[in-house]
Amino acid sequence: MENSVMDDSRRDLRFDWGRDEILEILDMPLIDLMWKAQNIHRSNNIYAVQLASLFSVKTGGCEEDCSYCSQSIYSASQIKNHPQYDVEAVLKRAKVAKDEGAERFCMGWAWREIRDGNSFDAMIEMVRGVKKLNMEACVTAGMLSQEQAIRLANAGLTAYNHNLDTSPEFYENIISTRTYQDRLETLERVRKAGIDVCCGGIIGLGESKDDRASLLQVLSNMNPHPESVPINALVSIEGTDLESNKEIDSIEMIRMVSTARILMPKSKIRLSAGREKFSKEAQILCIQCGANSIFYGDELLTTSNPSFEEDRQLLKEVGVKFNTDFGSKNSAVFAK
Ligand code: SAM
Ligand code: DTB
Ligand code: SF4
Repeated sequence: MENSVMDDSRRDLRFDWGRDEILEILDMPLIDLMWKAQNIHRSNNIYAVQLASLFSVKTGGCEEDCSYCSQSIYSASQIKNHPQYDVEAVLKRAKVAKDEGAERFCMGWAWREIRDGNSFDAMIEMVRGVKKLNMEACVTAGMLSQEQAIRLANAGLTAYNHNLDTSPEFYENIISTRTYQDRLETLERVRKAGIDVCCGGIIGLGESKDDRASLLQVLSNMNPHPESVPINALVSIEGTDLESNKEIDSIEMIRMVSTARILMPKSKIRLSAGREKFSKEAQILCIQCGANSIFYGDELLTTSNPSFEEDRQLLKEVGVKFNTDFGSKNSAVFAK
């Protein structure tokens, strides 16, 4: 894009971050890293946290072999599979989430890829319904074709979540049934259709610091940056290959969030899975260093999350704004 027509707010963004400089940031003395991230956050965003509720529209029976996931047919996890909920039931849940203060409603399907037909038609209706509630709508349902992305865009989908999970180098230790390239191609289709990209990863899979830097390099070299970047801490679920992985130290999460904020100053950095294991103080530090969205509601997909009540209490204590006024992207109001 030529400078003369470049949106002012994008002028300072960089898309050429190198591996070594990212590693250097990830490894900074914590106190300096947090200061740098906080400064960048303050000069690019207001202190507001977006509340995104998650609902599992179709649970279990997925053909992929993601080794962290309880919903894979390859896992021995004792979860309750559930066929796709109908449109009405999903919209009821969205309304409850809205009444609790959520601004975004994220719908998840345990699919390897979206197939055309009744289920996809229903997904389109769900997106329309969520938008009618004046909420942002997000879908995560595996790979999708260009035509499907365009249909979702026409239905008003705000964002599509498709994570890279880890570095290109470590990826094949975690998933063998689809490639990193497959994921990148889905993300390109989402971008091309004009839908916001929600793309992040997981820490605690057994990856090295280099892998974390490498994942952050792929994300921060996307132009534009993903509009939202979920950072998940592995929830080690019984029956999955990663059930015995060591719990991630919250300091690692703070480092990851801070570095993501420095590299992608304007993206929404979402504190995602694993938040239940972090103390209030650790979560507060993440927010201070740039996390500006959380999954909000008692359940994620197959695991639990802090309650609506606990989270509202936490955010009030921190004094950040939440419950965005939908009139403008940047106008948040203090919760009453
Ligand atoms: N099936 C779709 C897909 O994988 O694209 C959508 C749902 S999938 C559960 C969405 C994301 O949740 C995964 O890509 C992964 O990053 C995250 N996730 C799944 N299980 C997790 C776990 N046990 N701990 C942390 N993150 C997890
Ligand atoms: C994302 O990055 N994390 C969410 C959402 N996108 C779909 C999913 C977390 C799942 C945690 C494990 C579970 O509940 O099964
Ligand atoms: Fe399937 Fe998604 Fe779970 Fe992978 S993460 S097994 S694609 S539901």
